[in-house]
Amino acid sequence: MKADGHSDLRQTDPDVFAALKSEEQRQLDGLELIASENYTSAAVMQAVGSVFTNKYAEGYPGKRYYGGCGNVDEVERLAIQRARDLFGAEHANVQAHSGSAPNMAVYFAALEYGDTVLGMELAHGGHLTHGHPKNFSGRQYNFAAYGVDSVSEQIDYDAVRSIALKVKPKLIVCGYTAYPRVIDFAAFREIADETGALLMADIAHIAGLVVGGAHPSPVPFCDFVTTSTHKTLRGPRGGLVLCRQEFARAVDSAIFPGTQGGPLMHVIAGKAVALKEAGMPEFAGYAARVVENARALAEGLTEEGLRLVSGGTDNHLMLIDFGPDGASGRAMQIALERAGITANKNTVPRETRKPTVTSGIRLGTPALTTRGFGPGEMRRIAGWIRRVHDDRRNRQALAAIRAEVREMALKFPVPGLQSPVPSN
Ligand code: DSN
Repeated sequence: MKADGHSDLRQTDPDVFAALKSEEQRQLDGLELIASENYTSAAVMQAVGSVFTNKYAEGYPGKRYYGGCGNVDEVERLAIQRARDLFGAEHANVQAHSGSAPNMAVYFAALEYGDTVLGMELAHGGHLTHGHPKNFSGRQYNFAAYGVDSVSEQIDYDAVRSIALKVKPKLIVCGYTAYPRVIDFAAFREIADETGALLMADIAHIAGLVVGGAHPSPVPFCDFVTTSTHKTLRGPRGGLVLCRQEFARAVDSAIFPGTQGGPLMHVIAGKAVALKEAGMPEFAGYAARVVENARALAEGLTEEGLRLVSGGTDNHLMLIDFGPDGASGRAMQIALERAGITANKNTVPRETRKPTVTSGIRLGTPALTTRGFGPGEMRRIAGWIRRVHDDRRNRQALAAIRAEVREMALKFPVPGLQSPVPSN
């Protein structure tokens, strides 16, 4: 194999190889502003693209159903210990295949089918697994919803308390996919205690900010904390469950054999590496810069005359609301992509359009911060977004912005692409 690490793939499957090269180019010369995306380190990618993918290891370290598990046991033990240390959690399960799997496991561990759960209105920022009617969560459990206040567009904890007292949930879910403000986990704990509910925080979006000290931790307040590992945490695609010791057996059994079979040991190896990286002092600097960049982008967009839900951001993301008569999120997503800026359409509070159209765009800074972008670049990006908005039907104008975007993007390395993993 040659030093680019791709030679076997090029020969075996030129079609997949071509798509891979094209994706590398897209990631290098465009601006990634999807709030839930990031770039893993080359070390994480090396672990994920390794022979650990060949190994079956149903069960847990020291208690497997297959032979030959000594090395994967070592890797999974490292991942578990690092997760516990990093978050200060009593128990960690690192086997969840994705971001939705940890939530399924917690519901499986804590609830019976039909039990009442209180989560955030999906159009206001809840995840699909927080009760979407077509998702397993909405089909198997009785979800009630709280939303954001209609004026502040932030969570009104008194309103959450009133709803909780009324619906008496067995579990309250907090933590969101599109909420730009700090979450008061202590307030949720009080509400849970007052109403006799268990409390789960889904910190998929903010996990990296939590370990980096840029957002308060839910761990002291929650019975369960779930997260994907690939957003601000900057690991491979996958999930993680943290819980109090009293729920450890129930959670482990809900993951395996409850909802999954063999764990993805190559991904668990990648999680172990990412958790080690997130425990290094530099990671706190990264988390702080993500928030600083988000603030700069939000200020820039506001100065450009665009309206942000709740007026700004405290974390890594923001939502532009174009209003019911303004540009649709879908049209803006397409126009931004033509200009080399990747973002996603998103519902906004008081949404009037379908979820496939929407009136909003969600933007986040974790990926560009990993590449080394700073507040100066964020302000320039805000200007481009305004120009894309104004010229969204003008292909020539979008192509001109695309050229400017490419020029800036290529000045910033993408981990793993500028210095490919050497083969040996
Ligand atoms: N769809 C995911 C996101 O982008 O936030 C949910 O985790």
